[in-house]
Amino acid sequence: MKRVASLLFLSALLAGCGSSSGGQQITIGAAQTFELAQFSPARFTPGQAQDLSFTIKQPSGAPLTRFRKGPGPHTGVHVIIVRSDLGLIIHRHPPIGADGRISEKVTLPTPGRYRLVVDAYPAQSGPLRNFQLFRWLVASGKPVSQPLPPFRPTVTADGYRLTMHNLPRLRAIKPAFLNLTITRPDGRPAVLTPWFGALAHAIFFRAGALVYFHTHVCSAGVSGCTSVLGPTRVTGRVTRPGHLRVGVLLPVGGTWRLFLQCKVDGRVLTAPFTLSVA
Ligand SMILES: [Cu+2]
Repeated sequence: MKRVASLLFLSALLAGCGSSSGGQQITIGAAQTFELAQFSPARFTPGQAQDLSFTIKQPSGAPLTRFRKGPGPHTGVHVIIVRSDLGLIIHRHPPIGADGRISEKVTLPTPGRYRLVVDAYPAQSGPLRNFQLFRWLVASGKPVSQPLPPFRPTVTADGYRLTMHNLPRLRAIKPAFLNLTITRPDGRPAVLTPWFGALAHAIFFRAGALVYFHTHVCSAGVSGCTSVLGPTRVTGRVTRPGHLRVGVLLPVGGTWRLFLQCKVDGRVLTAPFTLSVA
């Protein structure tokens, strides 16, 4: 009997907005009914460039076609793919067709499971600024998985050195700032150029559950750079050439991997750091 009741409840939930089952009204917020649709490919071949393609289905059933535009990073659709062991990340802002189709050539380098995060910024008024949709991607073969390395204050990417000069006690929901320097291979401070609307992207994933959060460092005067978590907000900045103040704001404690990404001298650098959050 209990099982029948829960099945009825489930079918009412699945039926969506304001549907009724057995006289019971259940209303679900529209944000929960966006979903990925027309998705391909079903499976990836490691090391091979493939067309990742999908639409975002709205609660009405029609594909989402209008997205936020502007100079900051909070526009369009962000595609972030992370290997399940957090060993590597792919971050793109793909073009969006007039029909809402989103396509990007993607190479998953090794076999294994990857988490796809589609972070969408629809052009609509109201409190919904952006939302995320998730999907597992599989690259055929024996999965590659490496243990997460411990925190190291200096990470080298393409010969550039990224050094974290402070490590505050990080706590869930509490904003904090990491001071980093980026130096060129010759030791001079790196000059950051905007990439995907920001001078630096700090992409956070929690080990295991792969919870996601994202903050930015923007050029002076660029709007749409603040990350919001409930009532809390955080914005990073460049304090002087080669010096970054990166905002950290994470929803839950645990071991997190920060992928810091920025563009210097025409190349995109990705520097991962392991962080422990109480
Ligand atoms: Cu970003």
